[in-house]
Amino acid sequence: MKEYTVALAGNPNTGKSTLFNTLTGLKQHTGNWAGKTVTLAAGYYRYEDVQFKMVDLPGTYSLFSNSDDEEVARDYIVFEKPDVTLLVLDATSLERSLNLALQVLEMTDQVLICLNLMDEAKKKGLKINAGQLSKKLGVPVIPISARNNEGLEVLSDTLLKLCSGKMKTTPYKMRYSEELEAKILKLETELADILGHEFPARWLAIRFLDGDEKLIAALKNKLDSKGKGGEAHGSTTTFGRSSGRHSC
Ligand SMILES: Nc1nc2c(ncn2[C@@H]2O[C@H](COP(=O)(O)OP(=O)(O)OP(=O)(O)O)[C@@H](O)[C@H]2O)c(=O)[nH]1
Ligand SMILES: [Mg+2]
Repeated sequence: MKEYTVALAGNPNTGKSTLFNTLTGLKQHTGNWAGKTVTLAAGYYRYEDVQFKMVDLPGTYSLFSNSDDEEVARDYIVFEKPDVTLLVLDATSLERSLNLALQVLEMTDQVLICLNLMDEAKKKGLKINAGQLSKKLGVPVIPISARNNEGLEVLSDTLLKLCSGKMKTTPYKMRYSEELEAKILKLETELADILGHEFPARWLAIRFLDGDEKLIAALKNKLDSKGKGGEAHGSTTTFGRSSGRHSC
């Protein structure tokens, strides 16, 4: 059976583990306080004729090198290259989530955004135009309520289309000042010459220009371990299989 890997990323407390649990039938720790998921957990569920491997990343506000959590989440997205990064945003506080969303869109094209806690958003009288947001960001945006099992069929369907290449994205990329863009382009070209297209050269160039030493070390570590034929990363701790809870 064809298997696709999907990484769940997002701010703390946006319902990533709740979504993970609902889809896989596992029981990752959830609760109403930040920072519960500290290690990577993987679980599986089937949809149509494929199996999704879901990886529950720690919640972070950014993906620089400010903490172990940020490094774990960032390294997974960039170096492990899941088929899709599923960004779980809190529909009740979108402005806070969009910063992270823009960072992820710089790292990979394979992004699906879900707006979770739509039940709460509705209660608060918030109206979000998911179609318009999707147009602006260049990736699909699906409203869901993970706790109430709402929107998950559309979510799975869109995941499948993205993973199988039936749906293409055109992620919004931040543009910087002309001077900075010239430097990014120069470094990006040099990096692409050295590394090929395996890693996101533009994003690496931006991070390098920002002086992200820890990222440079992580990349070196990844390249060294590849040279030795080993896997650089993979602190996956929890595994389980399920045919999925929602009606697919
Ligand atoms: N009302 C509502 N609450 C939800 C929904 N999804 C999750 N929650 C609640 O939001 C809180 C946080 O959920 P978690 O799944 O632990 O969040 P998380 O993103 O994994 O958090 P971290 O691991 O800290 O990053 C819990 O109290 C959940 O029950 C939803 O769709 N609606
Ligand atoms: Mg969690």
